[in-house]
Amino acid sequence: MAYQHLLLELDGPVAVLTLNRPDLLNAFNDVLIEECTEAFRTLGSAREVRAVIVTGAGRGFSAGQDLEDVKRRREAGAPWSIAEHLREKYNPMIVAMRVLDKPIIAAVNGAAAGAGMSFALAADLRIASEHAKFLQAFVAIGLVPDTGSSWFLPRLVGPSVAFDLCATGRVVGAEEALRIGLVSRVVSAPVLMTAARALAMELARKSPAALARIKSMLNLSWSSDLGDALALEAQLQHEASQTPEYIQLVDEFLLRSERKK
Ligand code: T3D
Repeated sequence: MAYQHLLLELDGPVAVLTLNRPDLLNAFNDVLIEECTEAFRTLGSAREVRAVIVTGAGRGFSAGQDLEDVKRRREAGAPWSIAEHLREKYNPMIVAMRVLDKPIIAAVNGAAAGAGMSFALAADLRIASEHAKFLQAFVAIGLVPDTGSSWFLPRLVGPSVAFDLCATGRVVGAEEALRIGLVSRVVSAPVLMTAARALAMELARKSPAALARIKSMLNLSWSSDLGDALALEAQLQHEASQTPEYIQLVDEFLLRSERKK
């Protein structure tokens, strides 16, 4: 499918989505948000796709909401509600990412600011280049975190660091991002996409049903108590153990062990 501001590349079992407004550091306008939502939904039913990478064209990952667009709307005098904009545009995109039953890797190549940072946080894991920088840019323009940041951030880095980042809006570089758990790997810029693709291929070789269940159980773990989590583990483990893959993979493991003797 051809998009206006989003590039979609299919590379075997890996789909690469590239936010493509490089002159504006891939700031989100409505078209880009809608295209992302549509792409995540479409990839959900693409059986051949087993892992998704999101990244940014040029030197930025995403600078969040396109502020020029906001200004244009204000100057046009059209009725405008940020709440409605979030409910109708950004929120469905974040939900589409979380319900997609395939892993999403954010390959963060540069600045991830405001809703651009939220977008990276909504991925299942983040791999950053040394040029990545993260900022909760909202407070600098008198706004509060949105697009999921208030939910993802404390869960990833703890409430105290989350408050620090939201309240100061300070820039977090790649090394700090690794240290505080915002990203799980940092690589040099020239190899970012190679590393992201290798990771995506590694995930694509795993059981898709197992990965879908892992994503679903981790989604739910954030809002469940221990009792609920234990019950869900038992249920999903039962379902996983009923698949032919489980029997085959156990048999293969035992065969390999036997050969080593
Ligand atoms: O409407 C709603 O629904 C509300 C939703 C809000 C969600 C949000 O995301 S609010 C937060 C919006 N984002 C920001 O406030 C970030 C603003 N940008 C920055 O702070 C910096 O640009 C960065 C830290 C991201 C990167 O800094 P740097 O020095 O690497 O680049 P730069 O020179 O500032 O930006 C390069 C160009 O991109 C520049 O344009 P130019 O001079 O080359 O023509 C700059 O104006 C443009 N740009 C950067 N961010 C945005 C943007 N243009 C429009 N919107 C942006 N968000």
